[in-house]
Amino acid sequence: KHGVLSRKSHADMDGKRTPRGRRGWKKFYAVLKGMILYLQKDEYKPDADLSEADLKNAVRIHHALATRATDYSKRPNVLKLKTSDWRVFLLQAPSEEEMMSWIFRINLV
Ligand code: I3P
Repeated sequence: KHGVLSRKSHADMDGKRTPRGRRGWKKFYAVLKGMILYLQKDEYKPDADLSEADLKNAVRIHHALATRATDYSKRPNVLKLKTSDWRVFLLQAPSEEEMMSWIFRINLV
């Protein structure tokens, strides 16, 4: 699965709130492949062409949990992604349908 997603980092690997200065929204081209959600700067690329930044932004979603972000109302179609290493991301999809599809696909892994 792939498509445009905006990301906001809410909590870091230490379980603590992501500090100010790193809490902004950023738009990516997301590609879910195997157990990894790639958040790429640009549209589709073969694995070999991923930049260092793309690889750094990739999220392992094994044992991750995606839910609708019911406690976040500033933007529509936002899901909350909790990873097995305690990070929390908010991800905004372009539509309700896309958001539900991402939640379903992430939780299937
Ligand atoms: C953050 C940025 C986010 C905002 C966040 C700010 O600043 O303005 O858009 O979240 O508020 O801290 P920075 O880019 O300097 O990290 P919202 O868009 O959700 O308001 P927050 O600290 O209340 O999450």
